[in-house]
Amino acid sequence: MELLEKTDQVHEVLLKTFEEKINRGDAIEPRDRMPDAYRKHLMRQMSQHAHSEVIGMQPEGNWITRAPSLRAKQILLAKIQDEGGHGLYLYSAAETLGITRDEMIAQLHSGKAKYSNIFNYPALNWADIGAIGWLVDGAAIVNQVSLQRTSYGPYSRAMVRICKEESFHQRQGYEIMAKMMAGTKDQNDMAQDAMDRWWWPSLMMFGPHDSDSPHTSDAVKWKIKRNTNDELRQKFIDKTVQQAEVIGLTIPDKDLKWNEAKGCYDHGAINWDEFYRVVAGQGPCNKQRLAHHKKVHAEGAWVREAAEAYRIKKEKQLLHN
Ligand code: FAQ
Repeated sequence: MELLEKTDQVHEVLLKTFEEKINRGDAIEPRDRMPDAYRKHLMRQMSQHAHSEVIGMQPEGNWITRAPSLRAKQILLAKIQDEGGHGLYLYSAAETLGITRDEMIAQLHSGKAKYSNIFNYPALNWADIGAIGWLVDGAAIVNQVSLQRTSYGPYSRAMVRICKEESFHQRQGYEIMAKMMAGTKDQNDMAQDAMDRWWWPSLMMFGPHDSDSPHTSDAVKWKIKRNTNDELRQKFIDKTVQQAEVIGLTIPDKDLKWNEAKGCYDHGAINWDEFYRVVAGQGPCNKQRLAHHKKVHAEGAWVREAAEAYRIKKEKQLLHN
């Protein structure tokens, strides 16, 4: 009994020290003590974030061979390569929490770990590549700029670098849309059609409304999230509406209206049934995305084995020198 009380007291002191650190705005580093729930939240969020970056390469990768010019192809290749790199920083940062890359991949393959809803939609034509860069990367940046100040050191440092690259991605997407809007009637229609299909799923990327988000309250308390889902979604809407207007695109929301009193746009209802369906595996491309990841992961086994053999050889050489 006495031992149990002592354990509780130690636990309370550790939690208090952790929360004081968070409240001072200090970063939490891998060797610092942290509550289990904080560690688990980060493992879930960071691994999902990493999986999103990697799965997100698929819809765009589909268009590399069909880019309309060499310039467009080079830019798209560089962008997709960046997304793979982002996945790698994030997997490495998540590993500092005590989970291995293999465990994270196994969770993705079993369906235990999620990835962003948005990558379960198809990229049907070149305008979709514009919409992904402009809207999807645009939404990702709004979230990630905020995450640069997240409380976990390795995550926040990864975000600083990722944000620099994402802003280039967003501009390449906007450039594609602007060019199509300055083109023929058919090109204008293609751009508007892509906008119509990607707008609502992009708004869903920020997650459910705050009132329906089970993880937000702890995440805000621990400064993992520096803004709530709704705050970030609003920021994205406010900046994107103006960008759409400049190039002549219409936001597919008849309820979108400037609210003078609040100083931001009011928007229509989001179809949360669609969101939960897609996240649960019933989106248009879920099966295809996961099957492709499993296939290339299995095909890449020899690369991982060769890298591991090289590492062991180098370690042995170091021991003998
Ligand atoms: N998709 O209580 P919350 C990119 C789930 S990177 C799927 O609000 P939380 C770059 C959530 O997991 C895009 N599931 O949860 C790129 C939870 O379920 P669980 C990825 C979602 O974690 C561009 C449940 O709903 N970015 O695009 C989504 O506090 C182009 C309740 O939700 C990040 O991951 C969703 N959208 O907040 C790459 C940013 N939203 O796990 C290639 C980091 C929510 O309990 C091409 N992540 N859920 O079963 C975050 O900021 C947060 O995790 C949120 C969700 C905001 C996504």
